[in-house]
Amino acid sequence: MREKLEQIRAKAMEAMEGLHDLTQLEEFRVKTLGKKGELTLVLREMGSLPAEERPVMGQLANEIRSTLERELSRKTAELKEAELEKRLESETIDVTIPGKRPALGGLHPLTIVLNELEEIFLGMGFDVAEGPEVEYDLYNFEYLNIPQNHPARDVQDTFYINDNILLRTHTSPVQIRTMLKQKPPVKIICPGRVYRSDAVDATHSPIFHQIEGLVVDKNITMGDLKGVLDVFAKQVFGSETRTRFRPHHFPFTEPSAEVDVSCAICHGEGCRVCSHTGWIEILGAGMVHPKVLRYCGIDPEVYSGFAFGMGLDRITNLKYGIDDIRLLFENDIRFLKQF
Ligand code: 2NM
Repeated sequence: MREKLEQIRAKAMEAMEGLHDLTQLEEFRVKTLGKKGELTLVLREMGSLPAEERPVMGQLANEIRSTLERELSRKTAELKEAELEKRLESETIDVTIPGKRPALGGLHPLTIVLNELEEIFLGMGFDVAEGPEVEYDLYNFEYLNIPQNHPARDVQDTFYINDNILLRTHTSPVQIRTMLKQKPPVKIICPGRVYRSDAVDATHSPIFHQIEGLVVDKNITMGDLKGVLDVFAKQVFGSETRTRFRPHHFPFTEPSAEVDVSCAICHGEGCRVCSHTGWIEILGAGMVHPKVLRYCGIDPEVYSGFAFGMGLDRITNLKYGIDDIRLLFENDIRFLKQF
């Protein structure tokens, strides 16, 4: 029996060395020291020993049990400590690791171009004025000398809210509002969203964007208009750019002109972008009609002014080579990401 007991001790001590986690350790405890463990099984055989050997074997068995239990608890503590160490190490926060960069949004191409155009006009001394998108018919048409029977007032083309109120079809009513409340000198640009009941295609959207400009003071001439638009065109499309005025008609200006810039793609040679003309139409402009000034309480015998208007969407598409205005309104992230 002594031999058996010593064998159990030796085997157990050796086996314990190879145990590396707490579950294994517990399994080992049950197998060796448990109720049906090896040590217990050997002790059951005590009955068959001569009486004088029993106390000796009992003592040896107890000694082995306590040795093994001590070893087991030392080993348990050791493994617990190691597991804690490991956990602490894996959970440690390294504050020196660079942070994850959050995905930032970007500016819409219209906003990029709007900011650029605003900077150009601010640089020439203009203020930026804004106004409501839901307007009075009075400011959108009447004060602009657009008479009741004018095609621009067709219910087919304008979103009317009621007889007197509509979605503005240009930002000119902001200029009317400014002239009504501020006496000259006036020098503003009015950017904003405008609405026309158009069928949607590559060049038309019922919602689009305009920038209009207005200068009113004593002795303002067509020369001032040409100078401002020339500087503007050179800054937007490059210093080689030239402008060209063609006679036109608007109810709110007299005289009126359509303004072309020389094509920045082919420098006048003719290409697809300028329909082989060398010129691209980007603006309407003119001297503010005396009737418009008078409606706004400004004496046209004392003051004169020029005004111009352009489509922000079209200029944005020209600058970036975008061929369909709808892309500006669909908010497809694959499109927007490119700017
Ligand atoms: C254009 C073309 C020409 C214009 C005129 C006025 C106002 F209020 F002063 F009469 N605002 N905007 C104007 C003139 C707009 O857009 C193509």
